[in-house]
Amino acid sequence: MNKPVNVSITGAAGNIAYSAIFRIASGQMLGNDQPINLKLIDIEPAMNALKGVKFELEDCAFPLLNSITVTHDLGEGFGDCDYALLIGAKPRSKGMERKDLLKDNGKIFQPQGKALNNNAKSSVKVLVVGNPANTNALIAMHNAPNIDPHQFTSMMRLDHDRSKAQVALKYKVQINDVKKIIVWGNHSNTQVPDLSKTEVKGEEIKEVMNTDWYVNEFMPRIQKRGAEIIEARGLSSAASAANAAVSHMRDWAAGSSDWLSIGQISNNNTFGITNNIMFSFPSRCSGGVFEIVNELEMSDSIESLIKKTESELVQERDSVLELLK
Ligand code: NAX
Repeated sequence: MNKPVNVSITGAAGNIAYSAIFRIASGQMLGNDQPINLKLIDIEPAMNALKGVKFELEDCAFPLLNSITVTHDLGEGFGDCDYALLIGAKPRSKGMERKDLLKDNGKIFQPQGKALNNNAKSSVKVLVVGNPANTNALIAMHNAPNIDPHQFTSMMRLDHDRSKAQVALKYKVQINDVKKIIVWGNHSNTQVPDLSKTEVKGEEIKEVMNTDWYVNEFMPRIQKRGAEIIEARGLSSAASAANAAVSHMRDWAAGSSDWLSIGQISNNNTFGITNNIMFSFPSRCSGGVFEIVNELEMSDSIESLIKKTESELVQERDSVLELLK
């Protein structure tokens, strides 16, 4: 057995966390030989609900779960943190503008960045799920100058897995037959799911990019899948988002033979995307480190779509400049 690692989760009394926490505690994120200290963070009014989550965790008698901390104190919650899943965020209320949501949530991610900087291990791996995830991750990263910017990521894995599943359905193949999915840009409806490099059973399917299915079915379905789920379920996606968060961290820690879509700092990319935004690039992951798949050529049609998602992220960043200190 390894020494226990510290996994901190914000928004721990919320819906996504409720699906993620039990899977993490059972070993599905870090493996069956990795004991875990869970540090569950939420705001003060949620402490009672969080105590209930702690009781349920105890009742599962997970062999890998070494300790459980329930707290609203960020210093305690991020103490010696190895893995941080920043899920908690304020939902968009009726009539609220996107820029107001950005400002309100930015005010959550600024203190969390500072607390990670001051309390977490310098090797901490951070995943931001709370929306607007890319720009929240940028804010947290800027407020943690002692942590390598590449250790901050934003979650695009749900969009990536949604794309993979739709391709598997279309081609009537198994999920593992589909490789090299890319989702570029922002976790919003400007994101660019790109199948120009995708392989099904080892064969490229780039010709699908010119079809009605890609333009009028696949692309809008992926971009608006969140809304489709709310419409059907009356609630936003939680279990699939939790699954994506667990998969993102698992593959970051243990590596993956397939490409992944990871929201990451754009500095020094070879695609001409502006610096200093959290942008999703195709990535390879091994040995606890990811790197952009830089050697790709973009088609003109994809490039113009990527410009739109890039420009949205620049606008988001510029609306929260005062939080990027
Ligand atoms: P819930 O509203 O169920 O839970 C949010 C939790 O965060 C609540 O318990 C709340 O008390 C807590 N919280 C609020 N402020 C906090 C703070 N300052 N510190 C710690 N905790 C705080 O939302 P849920 O369905 O769990 O969704 C969480 C976030 O994930 C939302 O922002 C949502 O938009 C976002 N999503 C992101 C996705 C992605 O792919 N990046 C997909 C799924 C999801 O939409």
